[in-house]
Amino acid sequence: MSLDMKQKTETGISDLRAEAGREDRLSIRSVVCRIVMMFRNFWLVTWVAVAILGVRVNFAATSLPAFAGTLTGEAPPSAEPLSLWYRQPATAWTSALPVGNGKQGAMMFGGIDAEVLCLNEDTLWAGGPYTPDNPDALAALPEVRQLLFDGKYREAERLISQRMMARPLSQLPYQPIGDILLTFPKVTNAENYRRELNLRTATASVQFTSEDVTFTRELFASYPDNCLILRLTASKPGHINFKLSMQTGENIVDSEGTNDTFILNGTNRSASGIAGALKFQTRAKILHSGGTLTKIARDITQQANEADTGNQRSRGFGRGGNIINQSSSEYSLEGADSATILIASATSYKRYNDVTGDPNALAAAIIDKAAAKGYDALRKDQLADYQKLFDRVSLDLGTTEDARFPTDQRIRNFAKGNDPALVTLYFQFGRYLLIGCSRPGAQPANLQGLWNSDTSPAWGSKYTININTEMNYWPANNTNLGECVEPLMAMVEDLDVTGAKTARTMYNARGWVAHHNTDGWRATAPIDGPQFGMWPMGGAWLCNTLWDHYEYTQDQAFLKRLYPAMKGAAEFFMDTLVEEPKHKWLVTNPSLSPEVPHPGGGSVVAGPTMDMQILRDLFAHCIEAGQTLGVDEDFRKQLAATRARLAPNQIGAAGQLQEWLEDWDMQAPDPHNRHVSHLYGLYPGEDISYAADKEFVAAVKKSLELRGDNATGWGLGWRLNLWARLHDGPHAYRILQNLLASARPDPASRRDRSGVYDNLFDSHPPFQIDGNFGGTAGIAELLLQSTAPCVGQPAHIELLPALPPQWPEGKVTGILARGGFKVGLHWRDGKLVGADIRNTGSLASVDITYADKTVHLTLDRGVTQSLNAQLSNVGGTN
Ligand code: FUC
Repeated sequence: MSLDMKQKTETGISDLRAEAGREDRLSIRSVVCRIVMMFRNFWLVTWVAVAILGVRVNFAATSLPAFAGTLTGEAPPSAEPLSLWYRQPATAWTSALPVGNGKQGAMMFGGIDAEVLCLNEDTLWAGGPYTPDNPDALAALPEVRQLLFDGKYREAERLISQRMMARPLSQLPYQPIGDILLTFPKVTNAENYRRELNLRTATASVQFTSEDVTFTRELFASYPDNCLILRLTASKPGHINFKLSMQTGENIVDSEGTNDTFILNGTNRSASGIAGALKFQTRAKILHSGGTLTKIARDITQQANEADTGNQRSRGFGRGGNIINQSSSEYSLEGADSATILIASATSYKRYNDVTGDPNALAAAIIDKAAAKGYDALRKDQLADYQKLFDRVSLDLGTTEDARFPTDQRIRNFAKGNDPALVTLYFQFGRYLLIGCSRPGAQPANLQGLWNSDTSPAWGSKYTININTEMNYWPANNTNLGECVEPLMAMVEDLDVTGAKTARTMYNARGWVAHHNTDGWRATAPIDGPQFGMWPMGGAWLCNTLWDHYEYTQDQAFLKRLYPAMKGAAEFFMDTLVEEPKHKWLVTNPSLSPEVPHPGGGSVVAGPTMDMQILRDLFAHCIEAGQTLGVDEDFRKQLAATRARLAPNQIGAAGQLQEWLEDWDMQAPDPHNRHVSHLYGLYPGEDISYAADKEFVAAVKKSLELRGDNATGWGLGWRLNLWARLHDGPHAYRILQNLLASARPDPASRRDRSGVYDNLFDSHPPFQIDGNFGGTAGIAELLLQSTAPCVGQPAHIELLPALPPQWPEGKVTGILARGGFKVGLHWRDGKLVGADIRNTGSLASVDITYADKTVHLTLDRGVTQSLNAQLSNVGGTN
């Protein structure tokens, strides 16, 4: 869309943004509303809207008008190879650059005469504490089960819809805090413009020269000091001039501030009939050397914002469909030499059931402490904290000429060129994002990690736990970011409580259950519609994801913390598994193979393959944990007996791994569905072993081929890991090419594609962060695979199991293997040159495989053993 900068008034960025949104959406909004009225089903509406109109849902939310002046010169490539960089400002949110400290996040556009920082604080969700469990469900359960065993799928789905779904039917969306807006004096020409995200320093920056003055703007997020720090400098004194204000889609209570500190107090929105219960505050303290800072009261009519963002009553997608409130104060800095703006947001959210926090006190404490500390100390601590995590892993897949180009161009060239360094950048960007959105004390990474600018984001930017949240944590262990798992553990501890209520109320069962989604309020009942929500496995899968962390670290304290949640998850199934009539297997009922319709009608069934695989893993983990911790002997026996009666994996007539109890796969209405749930057993699960279960592995391969290579972003992320587990480097590389394809709209359909946006964010479409994390995990999985030790068996590490031919030479250090090992690898001409294996855990014993050879190593804790290409010892160090 073309927007004329001449329209722009000094504070008019928001008008233009709203305008931009309206232009794209007016025609679709009425259609969307009609569908809403017809189906009253948010999930379906979202899916249809995203599938058909994907590009507009996200794109329209936040944009910055293109620079109206001229861009001249050609900035040199960034000196740091681990940088995303561009020669023009971002105009769309999906080109802007993210920074985050786990809790506070910002997207920086890097404009020339205006800057927009879209802010997030991870506890700002719509609504407030609520309990969605449906007490009618229990009475309906026996009939639903019988209908499913009788093959009356439509009737079962109808009854579930009437009696078993959550109230409200949707969970509540994650909210953006709002935007800090900076406007600068008008510039007609910018020379040598470069915008960059340096992954080594976790800093987003902009630099350009105008009328012989070089301007630099740098933004980073500090975890130790819990704030965002924006620094503005110029090559000549007295040239820092800006006006600062804010806008938000939430409700503004006041925005008066003090002499040098912008303060906005607000409240969150209601959604799905749940009243907003949160207060929040954003503070921006402007420190400057030289110049004059003035506070200006603005004559702004604030618009009441009682629009219910939630689902059935959604007024359109994206902020453009909603009201944007402007702050009533603006700060003007004139003639300064430099400025540092300290930004922090806080909310009254203390826990999913406690909203009594004091955002004013919290934000004030953060900003006062940061101001007293000063820029240099803030920077030093941020770098030390970040680099401690980020620098643990290095990857070198080689560099070619393509690496000289700006990132947006490299993305577009990737499929036809040879740019292994873009894969390295993408891999490290995934690690950067995880550090940026999941740190101890913060909320876990949601569908957009931490970064969301929409008040009605796609799928509520929630925690979808039938794949997406789990995928977010796949790279946490193998790429050596174990600390980032902590928020997921904390969330599961909450779900253990809220899910216990759901288990009691809806199933009269012990333990706890979470269905396919949760939100900031830790809701656990089935939502959206039976065909998506009636899946009781979300909590169990999360437990298996956390178990993986234990397998990598062998951390006994973590195991003790995790065990009660695992046990509770298993207890739920001990009480709810039922015997299916044909084989007398024990199965889940009702359930589904996530979101995939079957030929019997709808998707709800009894005993889909994935459920059985998740449960075999969960029960095995509980048995092993109970043994290790020396507890619950009787329960372990019961688990073992039940586990033996679960429906087994089955191979269908086409040689595929059956997705359901029946051999339906070849008649299924959506054979190329993005979900590959029944393949969970091979990855990320442990139910099917590549080494030991050759027949099932072949069946997985067949199923994967039948599903095809095209999918949404996360669907590609999953396929990448599966092809890696299948030891097929060339096929995995083809998937990686799809994952790294440009998401820019297809010219014919004008829809975004799956792949990556210009800022390397994964495109479902729209933006969803899971694909980034699946991709990062998958790249590591191509180079190293491992299995944990289990009774009588040592841990096992396989070196270069699926090396793509496109990376003949390379080196990786610091990646982790299950059992507590850190690994470095070096290869040339596609063959191993050497490996370093370090024992970082308590285990001493490991089998190492490369190609056809396996050796056994015994290593003391803290010892590194170096191996050559023949896996012979060539030295060790303490
Ligand atoms: C699941 C997927 C969709 C989307 C949504 C957030 O339900 O089926 O593709 O990723 O989660």
